[in-house]
Amino acid sequence: MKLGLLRDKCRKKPMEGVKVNLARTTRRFSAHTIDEYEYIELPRSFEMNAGCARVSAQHTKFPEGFIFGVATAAHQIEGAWNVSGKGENVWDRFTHTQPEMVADLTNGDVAVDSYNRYLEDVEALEYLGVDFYRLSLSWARILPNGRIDEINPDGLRYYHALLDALAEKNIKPLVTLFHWDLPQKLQDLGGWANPELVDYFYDYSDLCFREFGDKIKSWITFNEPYEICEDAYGDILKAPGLNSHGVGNYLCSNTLLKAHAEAYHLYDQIYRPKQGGNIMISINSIWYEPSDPNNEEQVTLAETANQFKFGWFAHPIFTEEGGYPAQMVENVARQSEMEGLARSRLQQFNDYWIQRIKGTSDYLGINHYTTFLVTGPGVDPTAKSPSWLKDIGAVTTMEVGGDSASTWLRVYPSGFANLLRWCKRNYNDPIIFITENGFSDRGTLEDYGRISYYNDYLSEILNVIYNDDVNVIGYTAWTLMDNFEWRAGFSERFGFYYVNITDPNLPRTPKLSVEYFKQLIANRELPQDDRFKEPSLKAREDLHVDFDRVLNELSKPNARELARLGNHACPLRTLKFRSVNFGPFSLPLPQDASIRFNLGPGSQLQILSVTFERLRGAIFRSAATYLPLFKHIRQ
Ligand code: PNW
Repeated sequence: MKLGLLRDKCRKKPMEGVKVNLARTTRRFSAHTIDEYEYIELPRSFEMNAGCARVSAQHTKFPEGFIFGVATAAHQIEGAWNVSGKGENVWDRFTHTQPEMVADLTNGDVAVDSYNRYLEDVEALEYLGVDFYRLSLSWARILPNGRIDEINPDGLRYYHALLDALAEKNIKPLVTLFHWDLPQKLQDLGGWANPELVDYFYDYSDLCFREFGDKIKSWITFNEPYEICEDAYGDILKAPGLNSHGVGNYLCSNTLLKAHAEAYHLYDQIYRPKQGGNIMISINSIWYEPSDPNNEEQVTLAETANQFKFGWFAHPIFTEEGGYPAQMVENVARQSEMEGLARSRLQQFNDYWIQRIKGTSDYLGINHYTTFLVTGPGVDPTAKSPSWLKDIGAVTTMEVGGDSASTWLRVYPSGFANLLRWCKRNYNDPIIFITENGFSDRGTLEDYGRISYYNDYLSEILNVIYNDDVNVIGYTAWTLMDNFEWRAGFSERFGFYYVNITDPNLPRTPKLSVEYFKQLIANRELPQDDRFKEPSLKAREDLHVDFDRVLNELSKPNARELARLGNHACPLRTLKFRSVNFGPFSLPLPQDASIRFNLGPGSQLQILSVTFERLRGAIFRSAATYLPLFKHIRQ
């Protein structure tokens, strides 16, 4: 039985006798057609629910006017932490007083020394051919103690020099005012938990708009408010690591959203009329999906999780209604009551602030990397009490998609498309600007994993632009060069350029992805050249899987047993085979490969990923990438 599963014409009309769960299949596959692999043979009554394949994208060409850039952040690249008048910031304090908090004991003292090597970095940007460069200003470099009463002229000089160098190459700056490096003096006053910070941020923004506004036409107020409030105030994952879970995080969001709104209005009323630029906020998303899309409870909980994560900051700014999402307000109030508190730990804004915050972003800036799955109701085993995570009331898992070097980053491109469609629906079809997206490995020049990630995620952007009319106008890759990846130090590398940090000259060496991204920008089209494909993959295209046999085996007791064990280890009912043979499956895969299946209800089978042990540590691939291996699927 043959089924042209991924052909448009067949997608809507499966061949008779073959039961395909189209809702699920098209959801997963919507991004791609498999032109080269026309037919996938499936046994009768087999429901397939696999990852999507990187073969040939459905769309490859970006629309007219779509722009590309790369991003960095001051503290991650500049170094020069205490020279030329820069004040101490929270990351300086955090890494100096608790060096063990960083995986490889590195810090931002020198980082990749971009303070001194910025001209070299501008050349790298020029080589890539980017339309714009997203950078952030170091508040403490400009205002050493955070306050406007002491301005550091050298700080202003540095940013002017950088902006001039960019202008000379015709690279437009997209500038973030706050990318996590709060002046320590302001942290001493309570940081974002202190409502007075609204005024300090106003003064700082005012100075930046006035000083740099002729050179900067695109601004971002805050980078990733969730990470600021939850990771740094609610947890210990980012500096200052207050670990005030369920309390400090919500105090932070109140201040931060007001500070954002005030900076927006200032720009809008005073500076925009003369300078004519735009201003937005960049919100990070972990996109939550139900582990089983047919499970109503999981679907509802995933929606709640998305409101808690993305909606926490997007709802007050981008909806008609304004304020925090109703579900969030309700959940935290209920939990607070159960904790015996007189008021909710999350205070809803009053009418004045609801109105003041609404509509304060020209574009919806999205940072996106990954997707998690929701498996059911309850308290996540990792949740503290009280906490944001406990307030959600859902159990989640990262057992989805392919690996990266970061535990939190799973490669799952279709989640990106779902997030973008969700944003279109929830926020009244906003203009969307992707302000970050990227992939980590341990540092390799032949970074096929990164190329594959960009290819697959960008392909999803094209799909939602053309198929769903989602208004995405720009894309920013994270990041120009390997840099100080916060608590991961240099152990996780996101850069296009490799930086050897053991060499005092900190040389930047282009990885293969530089050529990929350069070609993409030059042609405004996803490169499909062979040279960007992992060589060992090309050689293995004759692999096949005996699905019939797999299904057969699945019904046998030992397979059930294995599934149960898999269940125990990972709630997704994922079977992990990392050994030489594949248990009852006897798959003719090479000996160094492992394959992960998701056994859904009714024997639905999802190929999550195939991993080659030999490549682990260097290259990580998603299911998406490996599906072409199953070219000749036999009955
Ligand atoms: C972003 N998540 O952080 C930051 O803006 C960058 O400074 C950072 O280097 C980059 O992404 C890579 O980590 C994130 O859990 C932190 O989804 C966490 C998540 C996403 C982005």
